[in-house]
Amino acid sequence: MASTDITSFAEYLKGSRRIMALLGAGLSASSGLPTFRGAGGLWRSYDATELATPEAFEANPDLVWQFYSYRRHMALKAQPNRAHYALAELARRNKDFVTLSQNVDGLSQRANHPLDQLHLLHGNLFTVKCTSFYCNYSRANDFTDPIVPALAIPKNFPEPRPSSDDKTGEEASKSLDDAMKAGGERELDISDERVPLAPLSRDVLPQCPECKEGLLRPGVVWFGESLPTHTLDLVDEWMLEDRIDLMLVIGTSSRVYPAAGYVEKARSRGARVAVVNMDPVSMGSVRLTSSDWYFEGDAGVLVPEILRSVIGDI
Ligand code: BJW
Repeated sequence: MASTDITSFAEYLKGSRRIMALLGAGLSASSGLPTFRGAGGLWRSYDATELATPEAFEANPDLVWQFYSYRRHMALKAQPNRAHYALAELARRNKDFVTLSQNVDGLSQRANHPLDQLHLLHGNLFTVKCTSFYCNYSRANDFTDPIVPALAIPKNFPEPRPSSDDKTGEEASKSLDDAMKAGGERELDISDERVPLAPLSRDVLPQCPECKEGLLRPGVVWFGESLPTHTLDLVDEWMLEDRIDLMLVIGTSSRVYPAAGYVEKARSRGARVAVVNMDPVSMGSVRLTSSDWYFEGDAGVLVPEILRSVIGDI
């Protein structure tokens, strides 16, 4: 049975040098962004993970782009929360702390997390790349919103609602219903099924400026695609350098591989594991032992608290 004692964790943290963190969507839930497998994980009637495939893009590039345009917009409107800042501060204070983030929302970067200590396993919403087999075009840090006029999100759009008791980010999607009940002052947005989605022709979707033939796509890693090799190599190198003291597993269901596999890899290099999650049954493959810790609750609240002994108040 894992410990829930913050004091013993704080003591161990103070003596830890090589620390790794695996981050998931739950980290950004209290910034108001929906998780994948929580209540906010439906976009219109689609399971978000079903849209995150090359096959979905191939079949319906307009639908998938509308989903990602919405996600880009939401991520730009959201603000990093205290957990993002706390992790960035730990990274500044400890150069032997590396973070593997599955998140594509850019919030860790906006909290000034040192970039050389932040490894993006699943890419970034704000990178776009060409889908043509023959073209290597890619563009990073494209924060244009909308990315093309046809993908504009209507005005008066409900913004992410930060909340420390927002368990899964579902508040963001619920806000539409609330607005409607309160008199419908806000416009519906394209995440609501009551808004008809007009099919968009291929020529109004983002086009590759280089080969002028391929469509651009979001620079994220979809199911069945390989994770960025260079990133995986850097992580492997770091892991093999020495033993690891501590593995932090924050706001992830630990169901998606190879990301989830890093927890056991770190353990096999000596790490004790500390999990922060809203939901004890949503920890996928992670099996905790009596040497580990489990902190149940909102990452936005708990992460700054459990790191305080090293980073001070955030
Ligand atoms: C809170 C909270 C709060 C909520 N505070 N906590 C081994 C075994 C089985 C299958 C495989 C395997 N190896 C590979 C596979 C296949 C597949 C896979 O893993 N499938 C499983 C689902 C079964 N993996 C892949 O396909 C990967 N590619 C690959 O393996 O390629 C091999 C290859 C090699 C060479 C050539 C070609 C191929 C790619 C995986 C890509 C995943 N992509 C996505 C979409 C990214 C783009 C986008 O954002 O749209 O990544 S899917 C989605 O899941 C996204 C996430 O990063 C990822 C993980 O989700 P996450 O972050 O854990 O979110 P949730 O919603 O699941 O969980 C949130 C958690 O937070 C919950 O626990 C809540 O309780 C908690 N929470 N509020 C604290 N306030």
